[in-house]
Amino acid sequence: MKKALMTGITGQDGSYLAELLLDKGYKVYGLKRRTSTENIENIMHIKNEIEFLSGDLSDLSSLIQAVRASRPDEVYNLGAQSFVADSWPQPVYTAEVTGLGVLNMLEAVRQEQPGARFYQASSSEMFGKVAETPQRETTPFYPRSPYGAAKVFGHWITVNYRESYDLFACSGILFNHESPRRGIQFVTRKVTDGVARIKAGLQKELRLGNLEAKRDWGFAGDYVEAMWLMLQQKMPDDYVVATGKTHTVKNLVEIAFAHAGLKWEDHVVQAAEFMRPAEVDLLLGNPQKAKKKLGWEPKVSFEDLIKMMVEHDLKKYGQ
Ligand code: NAP
Ligand code: G4F
Repeated sequence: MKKALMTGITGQDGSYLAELLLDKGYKVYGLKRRTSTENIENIMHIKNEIEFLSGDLSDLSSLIQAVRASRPDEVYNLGAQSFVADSWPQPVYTAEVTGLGVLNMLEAVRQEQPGARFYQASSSEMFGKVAETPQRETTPFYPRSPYGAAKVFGHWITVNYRESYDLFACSGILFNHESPRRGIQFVTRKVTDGVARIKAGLQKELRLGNLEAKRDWGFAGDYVEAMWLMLQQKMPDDYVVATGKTHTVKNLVEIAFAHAGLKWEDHVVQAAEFMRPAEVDLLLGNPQKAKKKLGWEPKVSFEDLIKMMVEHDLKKYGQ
């Protein structure tokens, strides 16, 4: 039986990847931080099939212990302070967890289990103020947030450990991916949850920031397949994972409100507090390498993704 160790198991991607690995017959170990209140909503349905190990990406000793306890064939480093907007008020913390945390995890693998295959959750935020469109594996990075800068370090240290120590280490440069399990602060879920609350009469307005920003949005369930595929190849490599289509936040708002029979203009208010100090205006990925080498394809369209999320949230509020 193959064994996988995952950080970020309580998050959106961790929950979908754990499902995928369990389906494939893996023994799944999940690194979990101690929290004062339980936060395992995303993995409640599979919690008895996962072996949890206590640890934090900022604590190397906890990662070494987790690798020793699990002796994994594959390590998926999904843990991070992943909310871009919070990386300005918490830049040092973000650098420690999202940046240095990757190095800690690589060191734990190098010291304890150098034969394990390693996946790093890199991000299209690294492209930031984009140097070319669409963005591909060779597009230069120009991060626009402390989060983006931390992810650039995480990407390059992964490449460096592959080249220095011959680790089987891959960096997946994933564009935005969403689902009904997306954290409530991210714009897709904030909108679909807001639509459902408005429909249920719980609120009247939805306060948003920049409606003109463009993102290449896909479905998280599709994207975790690409992570797994990267670790099944003959050689380690880096891949862009994206749909190849981009939409504005305004498009997202239009689709979500219309699906619930609401007029977005009656409810959406632009609010300065949700504008960012530096914005990533446009992300559009070129997934040709992942399609050709991994045989990966996104299955869920943007429209179907937003409808899936609206329907989930409407149900949550009894609509
Ligand atoms: P998420 O839902 O925010 O989950 C983040 C996970 O990281 C949670 O399990 C969280 O645990 C854990 N974590 C936070 N701080 C930690 C720490 N100090 N030590 C150990 N674990 C910690 O994020 P996601 O959307 O699933 O994304 C997964 C990864 O992919 C992240 O690295 C993210 O930056 C990256 N990424 C995401 C996207 C996307 O569009 N979703 C795109 C590109 C890259 P708690 O539950 O305890 O907070
Ligand atoms: O949903 P977002 O917060 O995601 P963002 O910043 O693109 O980051 C996500 O995707 C990255 C991959 O590209 C990941 F690495 C990262 O971990 C995370 O998963 O914001 C998307 C866009 C931004 O341009 C933002 O300015 O939506 C705009 N926006 C407009 N109003 C808003 C809002 N974002 C949020 N969160 N809240 C708003 O009210």
